[in-house]
Amino acid sequence: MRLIKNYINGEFVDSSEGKVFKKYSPLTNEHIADIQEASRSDVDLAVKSARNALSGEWGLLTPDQRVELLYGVADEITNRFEDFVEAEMVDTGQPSHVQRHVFIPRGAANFKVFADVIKNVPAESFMMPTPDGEGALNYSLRVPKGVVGIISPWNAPFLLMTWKVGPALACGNTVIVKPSEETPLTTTLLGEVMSKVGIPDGVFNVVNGFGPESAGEFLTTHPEVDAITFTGETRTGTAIMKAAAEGCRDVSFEMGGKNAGIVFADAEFDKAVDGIFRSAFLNTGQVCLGTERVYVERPIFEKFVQALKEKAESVSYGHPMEQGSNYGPLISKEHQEKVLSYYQKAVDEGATVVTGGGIPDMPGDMANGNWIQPTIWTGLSDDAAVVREEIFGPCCHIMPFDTEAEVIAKANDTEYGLSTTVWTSNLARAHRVAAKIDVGIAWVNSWFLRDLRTAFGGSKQSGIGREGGVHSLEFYTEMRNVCVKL
Ligand code: NAD
Ligand code: 6OD
Repeated sequence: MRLIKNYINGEFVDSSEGKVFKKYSPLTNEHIADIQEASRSDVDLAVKSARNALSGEWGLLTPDQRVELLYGVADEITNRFEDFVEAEMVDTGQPSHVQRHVFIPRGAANFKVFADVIKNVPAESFMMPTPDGEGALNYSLRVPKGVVGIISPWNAPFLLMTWKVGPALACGNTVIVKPSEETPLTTTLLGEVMSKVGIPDGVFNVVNGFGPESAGEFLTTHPEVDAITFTGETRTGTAIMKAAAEGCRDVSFEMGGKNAGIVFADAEFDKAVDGIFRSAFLNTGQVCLGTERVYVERPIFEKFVQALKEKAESVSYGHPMEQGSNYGPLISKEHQEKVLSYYQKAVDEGATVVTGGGIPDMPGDMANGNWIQPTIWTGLSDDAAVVREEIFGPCCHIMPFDTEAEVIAKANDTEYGLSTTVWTSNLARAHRVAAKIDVGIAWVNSWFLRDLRTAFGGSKQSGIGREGGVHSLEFYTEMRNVCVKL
């Protein structure tokens, strides 16, 4: 049985209270690992180690030396690529090609890109006249925020965790990561990488556990944590923001979404179908940027619904290592029950179930896993629960529309504002619509196409702040002005 420990001050350690919780395989619900749950005093030790590291060897490094170390982290992730792929597959049950081509390479890139960002940060400076005629020089310094608490979710564990650790370390901070209780493996492996490449002790720490009354709460309420960056549900973000209010600590939040996909009749049809198929069903629908509301211009509505149905029915369920399998289970029984409850709600509210709506027949042990069918509905009104609430499963509702103004209003009729994907071959319309949808990220004729130099985040209840490229410096550094009288 795998035993997952906490990583504190450069060492893998057991829970000081001897608490252990179980990890189950999403494929079969078999018990596959035991995880040491960090106690309040373990979290306290991690925070103290991170605080001490700020004024130790780490704090004395020049930016160039930090950059070299972070390149080393990226290279070592690449050296251990297969270990990371395996760990992420075990934790999430998702197909190996997604890990190989998207999630694990992005983990390495998150260190390289932010190392490059800090190599090239300009400082601002202003000459200022003074009454004595000698003047003064103002210039800015960017200093690390300090000890950063990182709380991450289970849906793309390595990508989302390193998306925070990379810029935090590049900017000279120290971190304590609390990965999701569902997916601790790749964060643990990252501890091994940090030790191997010589990141000083205490710079990177991992505490395992749950949210309330566990490691998540112990970390976010700890007064010595200077800032908290969080990815997860909006409801959890609300609780963390209350914790961060004590001591007026800074937060950066990436949260839920109910994203709209918009397909105009002039779109390249096959590309639009493929794009919406990916955005609705990749990672079994467990992508925050995914599309759960699809609006299709009326002349192509029936044809589009039919084409998406055929693609949804062509997925190959199976073990992530199995040749040809391209569709995994949901993360947990609890999440499967939640998604199935929405499948039932859709029926109760009068939806036409175009395809799916239940659990597929799986062979052998996999019959006990968290499998679920990709599901498409039509026929509901704007106020139906499955059209309004984030489900975070492989499902979407498709509705016809007649005018550009109408579809913009429908896309914006939500408390969320994370992303949208718009499909059209009319360039003027593409720019117009992208500018009018109230989201952090608008994709045109694409989806989840990421340039890590760009601002990433959500509007409305989907987030607070932006990360990515130089925007990450806003959160991970403090800007200090130095004024020198000449
Ligand atoms: P979650 O909010 O349940 O959990 C996220 C993390 O928060 C976990 O590590 C959890 O243990 C921790 N946590 C829970 N309660 C806490 C508390 N009171 N104090 C401190 N920590 C606490 O989210 P999830 O179910 O893991 O992930 C799915 C959600 O994440 C979806 O809503 C999805 O949209 C969102 N998400 C958003 C983005 C984005 O970039 N906007 C990316 C991925 C996922
Ligand atoms: O690409 C990213 O940087 C990012 N944060 C993706 C989020 C995916 C959500 O599931």
